[in-house]
Amino acid sequence: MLKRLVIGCVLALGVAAQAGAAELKLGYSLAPTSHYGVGATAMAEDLARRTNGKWTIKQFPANALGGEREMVEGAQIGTVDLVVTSTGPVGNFVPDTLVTDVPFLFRDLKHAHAVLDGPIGQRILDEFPKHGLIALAWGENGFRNLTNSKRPVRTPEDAKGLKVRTMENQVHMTAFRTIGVLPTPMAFPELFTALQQGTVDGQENPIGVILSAKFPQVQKYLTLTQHVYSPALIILSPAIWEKLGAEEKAAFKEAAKVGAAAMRRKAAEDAQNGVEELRKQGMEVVTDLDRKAFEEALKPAFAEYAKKFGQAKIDEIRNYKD
Ligand code: EAX
Repeated sequence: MLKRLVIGCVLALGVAAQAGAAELKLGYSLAPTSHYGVGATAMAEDLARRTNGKWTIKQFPANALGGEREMVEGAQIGTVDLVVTSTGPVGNFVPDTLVTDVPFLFRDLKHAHAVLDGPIGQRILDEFPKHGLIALAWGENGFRNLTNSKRPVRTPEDAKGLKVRTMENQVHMTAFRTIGVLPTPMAFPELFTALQQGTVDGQENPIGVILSAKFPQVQKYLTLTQHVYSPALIILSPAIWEKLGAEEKAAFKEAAKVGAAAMRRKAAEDAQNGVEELRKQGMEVVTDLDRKAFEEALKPAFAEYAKKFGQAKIDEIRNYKD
């Protein structure tokens, strides 16, 4: 009954929206000042400009529309119009994104951008409509780093036995399990409390997220592991996409690209300047990770990924040259 009522309201709103200007609901998991917020604002301004004010965007930051998995579900059924999300839970909807979550796959930002903005990235974006979603552009979350409340981590041995929250992502969980960490998948909105109460010892995220989510309040140790590049996606509900003419579709894609570029700039800026700020906020930072030892310890995981994705697919990304 309630569901029908909600669907009825959504349909009514949709009809009203078609008549004139329309406000889109855009959700994300971080604060408005974060890279997601900066990206969303840049996209909103650009979209309004390109469509002469017809399409405006209202932002719902800080998990106001739920966790990332819930927001993507919302986009599928049309209760959420736009989502800026990490790829974390997206592989559960569009399995082709999962290969991007393999650790130590991208050398640096330049490599990641070249792959995602090139034919490989486009091929993945093209998969979304088959799963009831539209992906407008690749944005950025950034290289992820491990934090914990127990001890400085430099080697896989140091990490062993820690209980670490991971995203709801099988590829990440496999990696952590392989090095002897106890991976605990959990939606982002629950994470701060879980760290505070000691339900988990640690978590991993890009510098911008660690700052924005105020994790120094509940985590003492940061290691610059850079163990995996975390792309973001700007996702649109097919319920909106289907209403757009060809010109408007192009405008949405272009605006998303502008938003993604702003997101990347802010994420890179945070990665550059944020570590110092985290130190100021009391974190002890390990900068000399024994990366070789981690890559060695991850070998069984890499064998699993090769089985899952095919070594050729992984190598295609790893060896990609612009
Ligand atoms: O997208 O869940 C996570 O750790 C994500 O990196 C975070 O929500 C930003």
